[in-house]
Amino acid sequence: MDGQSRNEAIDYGTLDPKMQTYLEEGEKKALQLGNRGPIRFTAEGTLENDIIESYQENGFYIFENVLDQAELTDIEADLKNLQGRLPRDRTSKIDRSGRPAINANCKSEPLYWAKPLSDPFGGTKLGNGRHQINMTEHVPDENAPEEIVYLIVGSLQFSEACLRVYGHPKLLKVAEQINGEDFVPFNEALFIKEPGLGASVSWHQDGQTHWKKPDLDEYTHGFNFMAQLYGCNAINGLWVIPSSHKLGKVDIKSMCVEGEADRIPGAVPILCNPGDVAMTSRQIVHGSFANTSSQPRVTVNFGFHKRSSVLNVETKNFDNEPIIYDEEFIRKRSRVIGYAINARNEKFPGETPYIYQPFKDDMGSYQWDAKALEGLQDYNTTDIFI
Ligand SMILES: O=C(O)CCC(=O)C(=O)O
Repeated sequence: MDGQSRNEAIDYGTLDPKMQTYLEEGEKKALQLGNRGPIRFTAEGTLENDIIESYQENGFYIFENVLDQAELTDIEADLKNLQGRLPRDRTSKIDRSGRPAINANCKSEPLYWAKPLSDPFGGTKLGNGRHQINMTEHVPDENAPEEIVYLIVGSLQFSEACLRVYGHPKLLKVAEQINGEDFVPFNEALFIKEPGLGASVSWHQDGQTHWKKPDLDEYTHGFNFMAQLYGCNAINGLWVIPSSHKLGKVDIKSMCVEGEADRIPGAVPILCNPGDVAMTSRQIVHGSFANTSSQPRVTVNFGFHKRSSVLNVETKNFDNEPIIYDEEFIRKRSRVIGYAINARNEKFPGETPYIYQPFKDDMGSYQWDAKALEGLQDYNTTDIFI
Protein backbone atom coordinates (compact mmCIF):
# COMPACT_ATOMS: atom_id res chain seq x y z
CA MET A 1 0.00 0.00 0.00
CA ASP A 2 1.14 3.63 -0.55
CA GLY A 3 -0.52 4.77 2.66
CA GLN A 4 -1.11 8.24 3.99
CA SER A 5 2.20 10.03 4.45
CA ARG A 6 3.65 11.07 7.78
CA ASN A 7 6.00 14.00 7.54
CA GLU A 8 8.80 13.05 9.90
CA ALA A 9 10.35 16.52 9.77
CA ILE A 10 7.40 18.22 11.44
CA ASP A 11 5.40 15.46 13.06
CA TYR A 12 5.42 14.47 16.67
CA GLY A 13 7.65 11.46 16.18
CA THR A 14 10.83 13.48 15.96
CA LEU A 15 10.02 15.36 19.17
CA ASP A 16 10.31 12.16 21.12
CA PRO A 17 12.85 9.60 19.84
CA LYS A 18 11.07 6.79 21.72
CA MET A 19 7.84 7.65 19.95
CA GLN A 20 9.65 7.74 16.63
CA THR A 21 10.93 4.20 17.20
CA TYR A 22 7.50 3.04 18.35
CA LEU A 23 5.86 4.42 15.20
CA GLU A 24 8.44 2.83 12.91
CA GLU A 25 8.33 -0.56 14.60
CA GLY A 26 4.53 -0.52 14.67
CA GLU A 27 4.32 0.36 10.97
CA LYS A 28 6.74 -2.43 10.04
CA LYS A 29 4.88 -5.01 12.08
CA ALA A 30 1.50 -3.85 10.74
CA LEU A 31 2.60 -4.38 7.16
CA GLN A 32 4.01 -7.84 7.97
CA LEU A 33 0.68 -9.16 9.27
CA GLY A 34 -0.67 -9.56 5.74
CA ASN A 35 -4.23 -8.89 6.91
CA ARG A 36 -5.30 -6.61 4.07
CA GLY A 37 -6.69 -6.80 0.56
CA PRO A 38 -9.93 -6.38 -1.37
CA ILE A 39 -13.18 -7.96 -0.15
CA ARG A 40 -13.24 -11.38 -1.80
CA PHE A 41 -16.08 -13.91 -1.89
CA THR A 42 -16.12 -17.52 -3.09
CA ALA A 43 -18.25 -18.60 -6.05
CA GLU A 44 -20.90 -19.62 -3.45
CA GLY A 45 -20.91 -16.06 -2.13
CA THR A 46 -19.18 -16.67 1.20
CA LEU A 47 -16.23 -14.59 2.39
CA GLU A 48 -12.94 -16.22 1.38
CA ASN A 49 -11.68 -18.40 4.18
CA ASP A 50 -8.23 -16.84 4.41
CA ILE A 51 -9.88 -13.49 5.23
CA ILE A 52 -11.99 -15.04 7.99
CA GLU A 53 -8.96 -16.90 9.38
CA SER A 54 -6.82 -13.78 9.34
CA TYR A 55 -9.56 -11.75 11.07
CA GLN A 56 -10.00 -14.52 13.63
CA GLU A 57 -6.26 -14.63 14.30
CA ASN A 58 -5.45 -10.92 14.40
CA GLY A 59 -8.78 -9.41 15.48
CA PHE A 60 -8.75 -6.94 12.59
CA TYR A 61 -8.60 -6.86 8.79
CA ILE A 62 -8.26 -4.05 6.27
CA PHE A 63 -10.46 -4.20 3.18
CA GLU A 64 -8.78 -2.14 0.48
CA ASN A 65 -10.46 0.10 -2.10
CA VAL A 66 -14.02 -0.44 -0.92
CA LEU A 67 -15.18 3.14 -1.57
CA ASP A 68 -14.35 4.88 -4.83
CA GLN A 69 -13.41 8.53 -5.28
CA ALA A 70 -16.95 9.63 -6.17
CA GLU A 71 -18.29 8.15 -2.94
CA LEU A 72 -15.46 9.72 -0.92
CA THR A 73 -16.23 13.10 -2.51
CA ASP A 74 -19.86 12.77 -1.36
CA ILE A 75 -18.75 11.90 2.18
CA GLU A 76 -16.37 14.85 2.24
CA ALA A 77 -19.13 17.21 1.04
CA ASP A 78 -21.39 16.00 3.87
CA LEU A 79 -18.54 16.35 6.36
CA LYS A 80 -17.84 19.95 5.31
CA ASN A 81 -21.54 20.74 5.52
CA LEU A 82 -21.70 19.18 8.99
CA GLN A 83 -18.63 21.06 10.17
CA GLY A 84 -20.15 24.30 8.89
CA ARG A 85 -23.22 23.61 10.98
CA LEU A 86 -21.47 22.86 14.28
CA PRO A 87 -22.44 25.08 17.19
CA ARG A 88 -20.11 27.89 18.19
CA ASP A 89 -19.11 26.08 21.37
CA ARG A 90 -20.27 23.23 23.58
CA THR A 91 -23.02 25.27 25.22
CA SER A 92 -24.45 26.72 22.00
CA LYS A 93 -27.18 25.53 19.61
CA ILE A 94 -26.35 28.18 16.99
CA ASP A 95 -23.73 27.78 14.25
CA ARG A 96 -21.20 30.42 13.17
CA SER A 97 -23.58 31.77 10.53
CA GLY A 98 -26.37 32.26 13.09
CA ARG A 99 -28.44 29.24 11.95
CA PRO A 100 -29.69 26.48 14.26
CA ALA A 101 -26.72 24.13 14.63
CA ILE A 102 -26.95 20.40 13.84
CA ASN A 103 -27.55 19.54 17.47
CA ALA A 104 -30.29 22.17 17.90
CA ASN A 105 -33.20 19.69 18.04
CA CYS A 106 -31.39 16.62 19.39
CA LYS A 107 -32.68 14.97 22.56
CA SER A 108 -29.34 13.29 23.11
CA GLU A 109 -26.20 15.35 22.51
CA PRO A 110 -24.45 13.96 19.39
CA LEU A 111 -21.30 16.07 19.67
CA TYR A 112 -18.23 15.25 21.76
CA TRP A 113 -15.95 18.14 22.53
CA ALA A 114 -12.36 18.19 23.79
CA LYS A 115 -9.43 20.50 24.12
CA PRO A 116 -7.16 20.13 21.08
CA LEU A 117 -4.65 17.26 21.40
CA SER A 118 -6.07 16.25 24.78
CA ASP A 119 -7.33 12.94 26.17
CA PRO A 120 -11.06 13.33 26.92
CA PHE A 121 -11.70 9.67 27.84
CA GLY A 122 -8.73 8.41 29.88
CA GLY A 123 -9.57 7.77 33.53
CA THR A 124 -13.19 8.95 33.17
CA LYS A 125 -16.47 7.05 33.75
CA LEU A 126 -17.50 7.39 30.07
CA GLY A 127 -18.45 4.05 28.50
CA ASN A 128 -18.55 2.43 31.94
CA GLY A 129 -14.98 3.41 32.74
CA ARG A 130 -13.37 1.34 30.00
CA HIS A 131 -10.60 3.87 29.27
CA GLN A 132 -8.26 3.02 32.09
CA ILE A 133 -5.12 5.04 31.38
CA ASN A 134 -4.30 8.65 30.58
CA MET A 135 -2.80 9.32 27.19
CA THR A 136 -0.04 11.84 26.56
CA GLU A 137 -1.53 15.28 25.96
CA HIS A 138 0.15 17.96 23.83
CA VAL A 139 0.18 21.74 23.71
CA PRO A 140 -1.61 22.86 20.55
CA ASP A 141 -0.63 25.80 18.38
CA GLU A 142 -1.44 29.15 20.00
CA ASN A 143 -4.09 29.84 17.35
CA ALA A 144 -5.93 26.58 18.01
CA PRO A 145 -9.55 26.86 19.20
CA GLU A 146 -10.32 26.37 22.86
CA GLU A 147 -12.27 23.17 22.10
CA ILE A 148 -12.94 21.01 19.04
CA VAL A 149 -15.57 18.44 18.07
CA TYR A 150 -13.74 15.14 17.66
CA LEU A 151 -16.70 12.73 17.56
CA ILE A 152 -20.24 12.92 16.15
CA VAL A 153 -22.58 10.06 17.09
CA GLY A 154 -25.88 9.19 15.47
CA SER A 155 -24.13 10.28 12.28
CA LEU A 156 -26.57 8.63 9.85
CA GLN A 157 -29.23 11.25 10.68
CA PHE A 158 -26.79 13.95 9.48
CA SER A 159 -25.19 12.42 6.39
CA GLU A 160 -26.84 10.56 3.54
CA ALA A 161 -23.40 9.68 2.15
CA CYS A 162 -22.58 7.90 5.42
CA LEU A 163 -25.99 6.19 5.34
CA ARG A 164 -25.14 4.87 1.87
CA VAL A 165 -21.80 3.50 3.12
CA TYR A 166 -23.79 1.74 5.87
CA GLY A 167 -25.87 0.06 3.14
CA HIS A 168 -22.82 -1.09 1.12
CA PRO A 169 -23.73 -4.59 -0.18
CA LYS A 170 -20.26 -6.08 0.22
CA LEU A 171 -19.78 -4.72 3.72
CA LEU A 172 -23.21 -6.01 4.78
CA LYS A 173 -22.36 -9.40 3.29
CA VAL A 174 -19.18 -9.41 5.40
CA ALA A 175 -21.29 -8.53 8.46
CA GLU A 176 -23.51 -11.51 7.65
CA GLN A 177 -20.50 -13.82 7.43
CA ILE A 178 -19.13 -12.69 10.77
CA ASN A 179 -22.34 -12.27 12.78
CA GLY A 180 -24.95 -14.36 10.93
CA GLU A 181 -27.73 -13.26 8.54
CA ASP A 182 -29.79 -11.78 11.37
CA PHE A 183 -26.99 -9.47 12.54
CA VAL A 184 -28.09 -6.32 14.38
CA PRO A 185 -26.78 -2.74 14.59
CA PHE A 186 -24.58 -1.30 17.31
CA ASN A 187 -23.91 2.42 16.76
CA GLU A 188 -22.60 4.79 14.11
CA ALA A 189 -20.22 7.70 14.45
CA LEU A 190 -17.76 9.98 12.72
CA PHE A 191 -14.32 10.25 14.32
CA ILE A 192 -12.70 13.51 13.25
CA LYS A 193 -8.97 13.87 13.92
CA GLU A 194 -7.89 17.16 12.42
CA PRO A 195 -4.15 17.78 12.03
CA GLY A 196 -2.67 19.44 15.11
CA LEU A 197 -6.03 19.30 16.92
CA GLY A 198 -7.57 15.81 17.04
CA ALA A 199 -7.97 14.33 20.52
CA SER A 200 -6.72 10.89 21.58
CA VAL A 201 -8.89 7.88 22.44
CA SER A 202 -7.38 6.08 25.40
CA TRP A 203 -6.64 2.36 25.02
CA HIS A 204 -9.70 0.23 25.74
CA GLN A 205 -11.81 -2.81 24.82
CA ASP A 206 -15.42 -2.15 23.89
CA GLY A 207 -17.57 -4.92 25.30
CA GLN A 208 -19.30 -4.51 28.65
CA THR A 209 -21.94 -7.19 29.21
CA HIS A 210 -20.56 -10.65 28.35
CA TRP A 211 -16.97 -10.81 29.56
CA LYS A 212 -17.78 -13.32 32.31
CA LYS A 213 -20.09 -15.54 30.22
CA PRO A 214 -18.82 -19.14 29.86
CA ASP A 215 -19.47 -19.10 26.11
CA LEU A 216 -17.50 -15.89 25.49
CA ASP A 217 -15.59 -16.06 22.21
CA GLU A 218 -13.90 -13.50 19.99
CA TYR A 219 -17.19 -12.68 18.23
CA THR A 220 -19.29 -12.08 21.34
CA HIS A 221 -19.19 -8.27 21.51
CA GLY A 222 -19.38 -7.66 17.74
CA PHE A 223 -17.14 -5.67 15.44
CA ASN A 224 -16.74 -2.23 13.89
CA PHE A 225 -16.23 -1.15 10.31
CA MET A 226 -13.99 1.90 10.03
CA ALA A 227 -14.15 3.48 6.56
CA GLN A 228 -11.37 5.97 5.89
CA LEU A 229 -12.10 9.22 4.07
CA TYR A 230 -8.50 10.45 3.81
CA GLY A 231 -6.60 7.31 4.79
CA CYS A 232 -4.61 7.17 8.01
CA ASN A 233 -1.01 6.90 9.17
CA ALA A 234 0.75 5.69 12.31
CA ILE A 235 0.22 8.96 14.17
CA ASN A 236 -3.39 9.77 13.39
CA GLY A 237 -4.68 6.20 12.89
CA LEU A 238 -6.20 3.73 15.31
CA TRP A 239 -3.75 1.32 17.01
CA VAL A 240 -4.58 -2.23 18.06
CA ILE A 241 -2.85 -5.05 19.90
CA PRO A 242 -3.09 -7.95 17.45
CA SER A 243 -4.90 -11.02 18.83
CA SER A 244 -5.84 -9.30 22.09
CA HIS A 245 -9.53 -9.88 21.21
CA LYS A 246 -9.02 -13.48 22.38
CA LEU A 247 -7.67 -12.62 25.84
CA GLY A 248 -10.96 -11.81 27.55
CA LYS A 249 -11.14 -8.63 29.59
CA VAL A 250 -7.61 -7.39 30.14
CA ASP A 251 -6.09 -5.05 32.67
CA ILE A 252 -4.79 -2.32 30.37
CA LYS A 253 -2.72 -0.68 33.09
CA SER A 254 -0.72 -3.88 33.41
CA MET A 255 0.08 -3.79 29.66
CA CYS A 256 1.82 -0.45 30.03
CA VAL A 257 5.57 -0.40 30.66
CA GLU A 258 7.38 1.96 32.98
CA GLY A 259 9.08 4.76 31.03
CA GLU A 260 7.04 4.07 27.88
CA ALA A 261 4.06 6.29 28.74
CA ASP A 262 1.05 5.25 26.62
CA ARG A 263 3.11 3.20 24.14
CA ILE A 264 1.81 -0.33 24.79
CA PRO A 265 4.35 -2.87 23.48
CA GLY A 266 3.38 -5.03 20.52
CA ALA A 267 0.69 -2.68 19.21
CA VAL A 268 0.34 -1.82 15.51
CA PRO A 269 -1.33 1.05 13.64
CA ILE A 270 -4.16 0.41 11.20
CA LEU A 271 -2.69 1.92 8.01
CA CYS A 272 -5.17 2.77 5.27
CA ASN A 273 -5.51 4.58 1.98
CA PRO A 274 -8.61 6.68 1.29
CA GLY A 275 -11.56 4.35 0.65
CA ASP A 276 -10.16 1.42 2.68
CA VAL A 277 -12.42 -0.03 5.38
CA ALA A 278 -10.93 -1.68 8.46
CA MET A 279 -12.91 -4.28 10.39
CA THR A 280 -11.97 -4.58 14.07
CA SER A 281 -13.26 -6.82 16.81
CA ARG A 282 -14.74 -4.68 19.57
CA GLN A 283 -12.89 -6.90 22.03
CA ILE A 284 -9.45 -6.00 20.70
CA VAL A 285 -7.39 -3.59 22.81
CA HIS A 286 -7.37 -0.40 20.77
CA GLY A 287 -6.77 3.33 21.06
CA SER A 288 -5.44 6.33 19.18
CA PHE A 289 -2.94 9.07 19.93
CA ALA A 290 -3.68 12.78 19.63
CA ASN A 291 -3.25 13.84 16.01
CA THR A 292 0.02 15.75 16.07
CA SER A 293 0.52 14.78 12.42
CA SER A 294 0.03 17.10 9.46
CA GLN A 295 -2.68 14.84 7.97
CA PRO A 296 -6.39 14.60 8.83
CA ARG A 297 -8.10 11.34 9.70
CA VAL A 298 -11.87 10.98 9.36
CA THR A 299 -13.41 7.59 10.09
CA VAL A 300 -16.95 6.61 9.12
CA ASN A 301 -17.48 4.19 11.97
CA PHE A 302 -20.32 1.64 12.32
CA GLY A 303 -20.66 -1.72 13.99
CA PHE A 304 -22.76 -4.86 14.13
CA HIS A 305 -23.52 -7.58 16.68
CA LYS A 306 -24.65 -11.19 16.63
CA ARG A 307 -28.37 -11.31 17.50
CA SER A 308 -27.70 -13.97 20.14
CA SER A 309 -25.36 -11.58 21.98
CA VAL A 310 -28.04 -8.91 22.14
CA LEU A 311 -31.51 -10.47 22.40
CA ASN A 312 -33.15 -9.86 25.80
CA VAL A 313 -29.94 -8.56 27.29
CA GLU A 314 -30.52 -6.25 30.22
CA THR A 315 -27.82 -3.67 30.40
CA LYS A 316 -27.11 0.02 30.65
CA ASN A 317 -26.83 2.39 27.74
CA PHE A 318 -23.90 4.77 27.21
CA ASP A 319 -25.49 7.16 29.71
CA ASN A 320 -25.69 4.40 32.33
CA GLU A 321 -29.50 3.99 32.16
CA PRO A 322 -31.04 0.44 32.45
CA ILE A 323 -32.38 -1.06 29.20
CA ILE A 324 -33.65 -4.41 27.72
CA TYR A 325 -32.99 -5.28 24.07
CA ASP A 326 -36.13 -7.27 23.15
CA GLU A 327 -37.21 -8.25 19.58
CA GLU A 328 -39.25 -5.09 19.10
CA PHE A 329 -36.39 -2.86 20.27
CA ILE A 330 -33.97 -4.60 17.90
CA ARG A 331 -36.35 -4.49 14.93
CA LYS A 332 -36.94 -0.79 15.38
CA ARG A 333 -33.24 0.00 15.70
CA SER A 334 -32.50 -2.15 12.63
CA ARG A 335 -34.70 0.07 10.43
CA VAL A 336 -31.55 2.02 9.63
CA ILE A 337 -30.26 -1.03 7.74
CA GLY A 338 -33.42 -1.07 5.60
CA TYR A 339 -33.21 2.67 4.88
CA ALA A 340 -29.49 2.45 4.11
CA ILE A 341 -29.99 -0.36 1.57
CA ASN A 342 -32.77 1.55 -0.19
CA ALA A 343 -30.89 4.88 -0.07
CA ARG A 344 -27.84 3.21 -1.60
CA ASN A 345 -29.91 1.49 -4.26
CA GLU A 346 -31.39 4.83 -5.35
CA LYS A 347 -27.93 6.35 -5.77
CA PHE A 348 -26.26 3.26 -7.29
CA PRO A 349 -29.01 1.45 -9.23
CA GLY A 350 -26.37 -0.63 -11.07
CA GLU A 351 -25.32 -2.38 -7.82
CA THR A 352 -27.09 -5.51 -6.59
CA PRO A 353 -28.53 -4.46 -3.24
CA TYR A 354 -27.85 -6.53 -0.14
CA ILE A 355 -30.81 -8.60 1.11
CA TYR A 356 -31.12 -8.28 4.86
CA GLN A 357 -32.92 -11.48 5.87
CA PRO A 358 -34.94 -10.03 8.79
CA PHE A 359 -36.51 -7.54 6.30
CA LYS A 360 -36.50 -9.68 3.16
CA ASP A 361 -40.30 -9.52 2.66
CA ASP A 362 -40.61 -6.03 3.98
CA MET A 363 -38.13 -3.76 2.21
CA GLY A 364 -40.95 -1.58 0.85
CA SER A 365 -41.53 -0.34 4.42
CA TYR A 366 -38.07 1.20 4.44
CA GLN A 367 -38.35 3.60 1.52
CA TRP A 368 -35.74 6.34 1.89
CA ASP A 369 -37.47 9.72 1.69
CA ALA A 370 -37.97 12.94 3.65
CA LYS A 371 -40.33 11.21 6.11
CA ALA A 372 -37.78 8.46 6.77
CA LEU A 373 -35.09 11.08 7.38
CA GLU A 374 -37.38 12.82 9.85
CA GLY A 375 -37.90 9.48 11.59
CA LEU A 376 -34.17 9.13 12.12
CA GLN A 377 -34.07 12.15 14.41
CA ASP A 378 -32.50 10.91 17.67
CA TYR A 379 -32.42 7.32 16.38
CA ASN A 380 -29.15 6.87 18.27
CA THR A 381 -30.92 7.06 21.62
CA THR A 382 -31.62 3.37 20.89
CA ASP A 383 -28.04 2.35 20.05
CA ILE A 384 -27.33 -1.21 21.13
CA PHE A 385 -24.44 -1.24 23.59
CA ILE A 386 -23.33 -4.59 24.90
O1 LIG B 1 -11.01 5.84 15.81
C1 LIG B 1 -10.60 6.04 16.94
O2 LIG B 1 -9.65 6.79 17.18
C2 LIG B 1 -11.26 5.35 18.09
C3 LIG B 1 -12.24 4.32 17.68
C4 LIG B 1 -12.77 3.55 18.84
O3 LIG B 1 -12.29 3.58 19.92
C5 LIG B 1 -13.93 2.69 18.64
O4 LIG B 1 -14.52 2.68 17.56
O5 LIG B 1 -14.27 1.98 19.61
